[in-house]
Amino acid sequence: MSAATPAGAVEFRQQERRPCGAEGDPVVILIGMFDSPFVRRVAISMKLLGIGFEHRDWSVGGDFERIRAYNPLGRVPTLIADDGEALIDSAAILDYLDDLVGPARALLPATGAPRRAALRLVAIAIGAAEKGALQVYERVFRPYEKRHEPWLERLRTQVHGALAELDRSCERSSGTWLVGERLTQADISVSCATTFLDGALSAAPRPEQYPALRALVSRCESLPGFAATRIAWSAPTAAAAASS
Ligand SMILES: N[C@@H](CCC(=O)N[C@@H](CS)C(=O)NCC(=O)O)C(=O)O
Repeated sequence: MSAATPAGAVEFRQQERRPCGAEGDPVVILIGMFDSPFVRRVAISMKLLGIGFEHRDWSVGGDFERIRAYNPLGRVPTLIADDGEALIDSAAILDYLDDLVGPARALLPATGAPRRAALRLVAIAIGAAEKGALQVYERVFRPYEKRHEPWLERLRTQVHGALAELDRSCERSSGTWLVGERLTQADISVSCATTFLDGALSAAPRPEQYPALRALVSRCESLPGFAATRIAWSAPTAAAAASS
C-alpha cells in the first residue's frame, strides 16, 4: 500500500539505488561540507578504513531542500549506503562503518574499559562541537537585539570545560593516541571538534591554551586522511537558509 506524500512534504528517498563500483566496491555518498566536524569525522573515518565515497558538499543553508530529500531533519552528515539506504547522524554512520569493516579494524574499541574511555572522549568532543555550533547559530540566525548574553556565556563555559577535560586526558595518555596503542574514533572526533571550534568561534580558544590537546590535534592533522578533508570554515548564511 503506498501512502500519499502530505502536501508540502519532501519525498524521502530512502530506497534510491546507486550503481556499485568496480569489483563490488561499495559506492556510498556522503552529503555535507567538510567544515562540519560531524561530516568531517565521517569522511576521515572512511578514508582511514579505505572505504571509497562520493562527496556531495551541499550546504545546510543553500541546499536545505536537497538535503531534506534524503534526511527529514535537513542535517548533515547524511550517508547514502550502497543499497540506497539513507543513514543520518554521524554516530549512527560511524557505527555502520565499524560494522562494515568488522571488530578488528573498527575505529571504536570493541569492548570493556577502552570502549568506555573512547566513547566518553567522543561524547565530550562532540558535545563541545555542538555547543560551538549553537554559538554560531545564535550569531548567524538570531537578530542582534535578540541575542541572550547569559546563554552565550553558558555555551562558552561548556566549550572550555570540555576542552580543558580533553587537554587533561591528552596529558594523562601515555602513548601517541588517546586510547590504547592505535588511533581510534576518540582521536578523530577530538581533532575534528577542536579544529572546528578554532575556525567557527568568534572568541576561539587561544593557540597556547590546552597544549597537550594541541599536540594531539597536530599529530592527527598531519595524517593524509585529515589533511585531505581540512577546509576553512565558512558560516552558513541566514539569507541562504531562508531562501532555500
Ligand atoms: N548529531 C548530529 C549533528 C549534526 C549537525 O548538527 N550538523 C549540522 C552541520 S555542522 C547541521 O546539519 N546543521 C543544520 C541544522 O541542524 O539545521 C550528528 O552528529 O550528525
